[in-house]
Amino acid sequence: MTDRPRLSDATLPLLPPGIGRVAYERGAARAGIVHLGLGAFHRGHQAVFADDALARGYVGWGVVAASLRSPETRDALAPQDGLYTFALRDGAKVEARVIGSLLRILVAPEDPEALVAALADPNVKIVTLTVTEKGYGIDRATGGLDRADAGIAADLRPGAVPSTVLGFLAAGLDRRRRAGAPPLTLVSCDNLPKNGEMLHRVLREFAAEKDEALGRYVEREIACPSSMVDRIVPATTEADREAIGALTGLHDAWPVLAEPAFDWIIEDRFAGERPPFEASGVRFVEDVEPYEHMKLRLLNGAHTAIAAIGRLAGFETVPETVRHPAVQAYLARFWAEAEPTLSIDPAIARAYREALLPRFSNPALPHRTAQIATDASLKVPQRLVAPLRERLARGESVAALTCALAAWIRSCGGVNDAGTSYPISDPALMAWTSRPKQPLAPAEEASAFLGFEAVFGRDLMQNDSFAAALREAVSDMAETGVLATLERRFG
Ligand code: CS2
Repeated sequence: MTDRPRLSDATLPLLPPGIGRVAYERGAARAGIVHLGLGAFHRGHQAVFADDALARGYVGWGVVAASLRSPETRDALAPQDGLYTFALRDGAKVEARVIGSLLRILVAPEDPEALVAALADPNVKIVTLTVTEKGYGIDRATGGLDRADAGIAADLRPGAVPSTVLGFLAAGLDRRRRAGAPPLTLVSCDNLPKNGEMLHRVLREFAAEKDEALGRYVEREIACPSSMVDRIVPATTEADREAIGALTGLHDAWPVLAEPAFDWIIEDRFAGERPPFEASGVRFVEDVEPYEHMKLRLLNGAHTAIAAIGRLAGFETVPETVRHPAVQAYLARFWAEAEPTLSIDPAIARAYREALLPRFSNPALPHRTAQIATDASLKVPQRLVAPLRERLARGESVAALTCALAAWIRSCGGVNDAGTSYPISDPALMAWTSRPKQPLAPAEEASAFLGFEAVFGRDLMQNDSFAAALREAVSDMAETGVLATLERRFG
C-alpha cells in the first residue's frame, strides 16, 4: 500500500512502539565493511550485526553494500535512505526493527570506480561476500580459477574495467597496496566448503595473472578466514511487503523476513581488526570446518533434497513439503546417514539436527522450493555427493542420499509428477556439455547424469552397485512418483 508514508530517516519517528528503531546517529557512522552481493541474506544476517555494533557505539563498522548486477535493491532502498525493516518470524510471532547499517549502496556496473574506491578506502577493515556458489569464478574440476569463464577472461585483460567479484577485489587490493593502506580481511559467507581457502586461492591466481607483485600481496597480506553462516531468509514477497506496512505503518519497498535462528562462525584469522560482533552471538573459532560440514550436510543437504522432492510433488514451499509424512520419514533417514559423516561433537550435531524440522516447518516463512533449487548443480556436490562418497568408502548404506540425488536428477527434467512444467534456473546445468538433449528412459538418464563430472567426479560412475541403485531410484520415481517412492522405501 503505497499511500503509507515511505520509510526514511525523516519518518522514523512515526514508527509505532514495539518496532525497533535505529538507536544511533547514522550521520556519525563510518564504513568499516564493504559487502559484495546485496541480497536478502546479507540484509537478514551480516548487516544486522553491523547495526547492533553501531548501536553499541562502534561507529566505524557501518556497511557500504554493492550489488554486482542489478539496481533493484538500490532503487528500492535509495528513497528510504538505505533503511529497511527486518522482521523475525516464528509462527504467529513477529519481531521487527529498522536497520540503519547500510550507509551507502553501490550498483557495480553503473559505477565500477565507486566500488573499487570503496574497497581501497583505508578505513575499510573487512569485505564480506554473499555472491552465491557461482560468483567466485571457480573451475570445479581443479578448484582453481576458471580462466574459461567469460567474465574472468575479460577481467584478466590488461586495463579491463572490472565486472566480476575477483576483478573488483583485485582492483581494490591493488589500489590499497600502492597506497600502503592497511591489509584487508575478506570473509566469504557463501555455502561452500572451506570458503575462505577457496576464495584466497582463486583470488591469488587471478591477482598473480594480473601482476605478480599483486599476487604476492594477496598471498601475504590478505586474510580469508572461512566462515559458516546460517539463517533461513526467503525472498521477500508482495504479501510480506503488505504485512510489514500494516505492522509498521510505513511503506518499505524491500523489507527482509527471516527466522530467529542464526549462526555466524568465523575463523579467527583477521589481517587487522576483527568486527565487534560477539555481543550479537557471532563466534570466532580456530577451525570452522566441523561447523561448516554440519551445516552444509544437515541443513543445506536436506534443503536440496526437499527442493527436488517438493518440485516433483508439486509443493511450492518447504513447510508444505515437510508436512507430508513420507517426506518426514525420509528426512529422518537422510539425517541418520548424513550425521555420522560429521567430525563435530555428536551432541552439537544432534541438537542442530533436532532443530531443523521445526525450522523448516515455520509456517510464517514460506521458503520456496524453486528458490532453493536455483543453481542446484553447484550445490549437490558439497551437500549430497561428499557425504555419500564418504559413506560408500566405509561400506555404509546410502539409500537416502541416493534418493536425494535421484530426486534432483528427476527434478532437472522441469516436469513434475502431475505432468506440469516448471522453470529451471541453473546455468551450470545448462552449460554441461553432455546434458541429454532428448528425454531419455529414466535409467539411462541416471547413467547420463553420472557422467556429469563436476557433480559426481570420475569415481562414482565406476561404482557399479551405487550406479545401479541410482538408476533404480530414478526409475522408481519416474514410474510411481517421488512421494510413493519415498513412502515405499522409508515410510
Ligand atoms: C538454501 C540456503 O537456497 C539454498 O540453497 O539451502 O540459502 C539456506 O536457506 C541457508 O544456507 C540457511 O542458512
